[in-house]
Amino acid sequence: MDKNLLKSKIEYINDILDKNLPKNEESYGKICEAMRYSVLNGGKRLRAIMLLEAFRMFADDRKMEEKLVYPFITAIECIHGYSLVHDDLPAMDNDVLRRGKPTTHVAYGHAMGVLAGDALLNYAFELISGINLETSDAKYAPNVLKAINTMSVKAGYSGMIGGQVLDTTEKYTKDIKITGFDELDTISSDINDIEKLKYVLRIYELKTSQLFEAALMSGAILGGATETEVKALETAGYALGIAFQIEDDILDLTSDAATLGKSVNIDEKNDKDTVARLYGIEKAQALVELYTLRAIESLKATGRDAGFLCELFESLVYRRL
Ligand code: GRG
Repeated sequence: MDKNLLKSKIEYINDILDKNLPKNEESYGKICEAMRYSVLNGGKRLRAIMLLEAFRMFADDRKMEEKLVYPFITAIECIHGYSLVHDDLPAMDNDVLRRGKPTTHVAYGHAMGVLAGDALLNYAFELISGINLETSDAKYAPNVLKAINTMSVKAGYSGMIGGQVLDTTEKYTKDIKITGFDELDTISSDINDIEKLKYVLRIYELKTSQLFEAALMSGAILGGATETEVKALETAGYALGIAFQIEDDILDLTSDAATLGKSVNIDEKNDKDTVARLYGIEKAQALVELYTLRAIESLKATGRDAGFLCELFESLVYRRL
């Protein structure tokens, strides 16, 4: 992976975010400051990069990039930012450190933690539903609407929030039968209690993959991809999200707060079933590789130039943060 190229893309995204987030306005107290703090405080910008690169995979030219893609880039990082702010609240993970800095509720108080998350979610949809197209560009309107719908479904009750609900309020029982995950059949002899693994992966699919899917799919939709191509990107986001979340579990067990910029051993503290805790680091790492490969295969299946995304996905297999 070309580290300088990645760095320049992150800077490009950060510049868009800085320009498009609301500026501090005294009349609304500190809400804009807290929103900016929550989003501009670092982060790998993976979802924004995926969205941009997916657009570039399919768009004939970059003429519409600023008008169509910048609001979506800001929106996906606002949605991701809100989910982290709420996930850190005392009612959820009760965390004090995020991206190496105090979490939003620690810096601004609990009420502002809730409000900043709410405001970021609303602002995301304010931006993308407010895209103003000239009459000559009206042909892009159906795709904008489709991308907004994709974002709202994937972030909603049957997507990211649904995953968080299962993760924080439900427990696995033997009666639960999860369909799908056929790809696991190739390794099932190696894993004890495959049903439980499927249940945990279902949570990962919802809480992590769905926002990756939203990023890749909406970028592709805005770039004019066909339904089959959008589906291939959905599969890529699904597989990458699972790989990414399993690696997240591994890092929770093996890394330290200074490297990660967030607290470690949180899963143990919350007695959470994670793939790494249930099956050990070696098997978890094998699953990360399996799902990353699947994600890359899905990108390649489009026949488009997905070189940068493939390298990015590969670089996440043994990521350090
Ligand atoms: C609605 C009250 C309320 C809460 C919702 C939806 C939700 C809370 C939380 C989402 C679940 C969640 C936090 C999933 C984890 C996803 C994940 C691995 C986040 C870390 O992503 P990175 O590593 O973060 O890309 P950076 O900091 O690099 O942006």
